[in-house]
Amino acid sequence: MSLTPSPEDKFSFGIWTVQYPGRDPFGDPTRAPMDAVRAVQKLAELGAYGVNFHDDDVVPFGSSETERERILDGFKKALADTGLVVTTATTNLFNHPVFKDGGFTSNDRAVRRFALQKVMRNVDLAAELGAKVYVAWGGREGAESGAAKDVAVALDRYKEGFDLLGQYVLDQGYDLRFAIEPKPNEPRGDILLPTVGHALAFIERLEHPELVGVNPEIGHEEMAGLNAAAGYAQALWQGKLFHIDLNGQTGPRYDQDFRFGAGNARGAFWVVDTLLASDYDGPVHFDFKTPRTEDDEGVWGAAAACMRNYLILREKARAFRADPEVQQALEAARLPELAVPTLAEGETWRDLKDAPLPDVEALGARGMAFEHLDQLALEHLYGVRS
Ligand code: GLT
Ligand code: MN
Ligand code: MN
Repeated sequence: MSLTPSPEDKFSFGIWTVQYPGRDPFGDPTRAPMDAVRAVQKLAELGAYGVNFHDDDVVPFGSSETERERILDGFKKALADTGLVVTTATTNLFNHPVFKDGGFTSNDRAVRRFALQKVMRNVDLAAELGAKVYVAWGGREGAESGAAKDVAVALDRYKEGFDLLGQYVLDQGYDLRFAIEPKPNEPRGDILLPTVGHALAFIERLEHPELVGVNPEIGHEEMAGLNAAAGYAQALWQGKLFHIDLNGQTGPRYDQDFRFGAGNARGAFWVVDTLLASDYDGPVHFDFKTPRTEDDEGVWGAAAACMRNYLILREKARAFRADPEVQQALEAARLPELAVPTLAEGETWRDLKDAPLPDVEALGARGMAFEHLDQLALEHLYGVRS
């Protein structure tokens, strides 16, 4: 098995992932600041294909116009020199104190207007650099207490924000779609659109639902106690998996953002299996944070490990699906039968209502043989079958 990343693998990273200096609520940074140019160069050396960035990852918040131009020239040169593609971009609507109550849904109208201005400006840059997806992570769109946020009204404002942005990309003629990234909590006590399901339902209420999909992050779904692979699968079923944030998490607790494959390895296996079975052909994007125990070398080791772990799990998922014993186990577990519609061709509820009842006791006694199927998956994952 080749564990060397290649451009066909479409591995991409948020620039902020490797820039993360190890600051946490209890301690100062343990690593030096890193500019976007170095991030691009090092990621290219590791075999990445693309990058994703927040406006402020590249151009520090508050830079002058001339400073912005100078920095962007350097960034574009690094992209050209390395051949890295900008797959995705996003806006930082969470760091500056102005966003303490969110961007699109801040109770403060002036902040909402500024947030949309900030997004539109970076959407222009994203389009110029060829990004096809614009991620919207509403980390601060939420509250810590009940009366602080009227959720229904805040959703009206959230919708207003996406409607405006949808109109903006249409009017500008940009080939860009938005991907909402759900998260249940952190940094807010509760965040709006906390899960993939909430986001999918919200999208249907927008003026241009076709322009908006989701960017599920494994860790965020697991923070909510959910099965990430199932969330990816439903987003795919609804034609809404526009982007993916792969990383690792160990159950419902703070957002660990481990390198992909660490944390819940079994969950990661099923996410890869779900993606392989799908028509998803966007970037295979990692959103991780190297723990603050690590130095600069540790950061690049963790970034390389995200890609390596994906390739390992891809190999294992393929071997699982190709294993003849697994095929038999799938048959025994009646997976092919699940694909057969419940009604026969031409049948209606009338036919079904009058049809003879089955032998319910016999059906109830019949085992589903799922444990054997799952044991085979585990044995592939544990490395005793290949
Ligand atoms: C932030 C967050 C991520 C989001 C990023 C996009 S930024 O680091 O933890 O999950 O994907 O804004
Ligand atoms: Mn996260
Ligand atoms: Mn993310």
